[in-house]
Amino acid sequence: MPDPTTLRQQLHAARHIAILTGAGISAESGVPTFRDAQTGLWAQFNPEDLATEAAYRANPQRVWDWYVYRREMIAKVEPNAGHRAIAAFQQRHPDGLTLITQNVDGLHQRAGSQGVLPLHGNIFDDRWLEPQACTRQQTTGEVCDTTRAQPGHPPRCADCGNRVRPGVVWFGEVLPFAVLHAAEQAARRADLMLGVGTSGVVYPAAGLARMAREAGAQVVIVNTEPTELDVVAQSVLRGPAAVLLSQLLEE
Ligand code: BJW
Repeated sequence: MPDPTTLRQQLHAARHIAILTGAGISAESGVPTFRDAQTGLWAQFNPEDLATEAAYRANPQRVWDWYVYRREMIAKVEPNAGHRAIAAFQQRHPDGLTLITQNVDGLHQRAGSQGVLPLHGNIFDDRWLEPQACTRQQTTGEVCDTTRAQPGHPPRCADCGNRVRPGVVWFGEVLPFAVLHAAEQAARRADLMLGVGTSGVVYPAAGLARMAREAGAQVVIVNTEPTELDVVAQSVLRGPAAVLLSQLLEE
């Protein structure tokens, strides 16, 4: 276990820090992770039945209702001390930190973090399954507005019949180009990268820690359990993110 005082000094001395967060940072707010053995979503549900476009096309109601259930659950929780510690650090060092998250829950933004790079989208966003099939777009160049979709499981466009889907990145889908590009730039520029509450198994997100290390950054992992990224890191801190981030990022 590295000396937390030394790590804190290194954090405060760094010119640019990139933080990559995963589901573990929201666990203490009550949002389930994906891969924790007993409590993770993938312990209960099969990702191939719910988090792919093929699953949505095969059973739109099941997939839509699963996202409605998660939206309702996330809407009831609050950011925790880990989210708040990052937001407070960013306020004190506005140009010194880029926050990259795999989380779709919006809790970093609700804690006050600015310029968050959400690699996997936002669960509360709606978008069309097939924007290119919108008949209005074909005639006027503008896609129908999802807020005017007819309620349903999933909601549908009254004009073109398009189905609404959640604005998240499913397996096999490309990440939003500009967000990923900005995250890669931050990883290459960082002199310190913190990987917090992520198992480090999902790519290209997990590759950002390797990218940072190869570009010369010090990599620090904060997690309750061993992760795939521990081998990339110079320091691994074992424990809950809310506690460790509060200690590491405090003035
Ligand atoms: C705590 C804690 C506490 C608990 N404190 N810690 C290269 C190699 C292999 C495979 C691939 C590859 N490149 C691409 C792939 C395929 C795939 C992939 O990575 N598969 C692997 C799983 C094998 N990747 C993709 O498909 C991506 N797309 C892509 O690559 O496109 C390329 C392409 C090119 C050309 C054509 C088409 C495509 C997209 C990935 C999308 C991921 N989507 C999800 C679902 C989002 C929507 C939703 O929420 O429903 O994103 S999957 C899920 O995993 C979610 C998460 O963001 C992501 C990462 O999970 P995370 O955050 O790490 O959570 P967990 O649960 O895994 O870990 C939690 C951790 O917290 C644990 O370590 C705990 O110990 C810890 N913890 N409590 C601190 N209190």
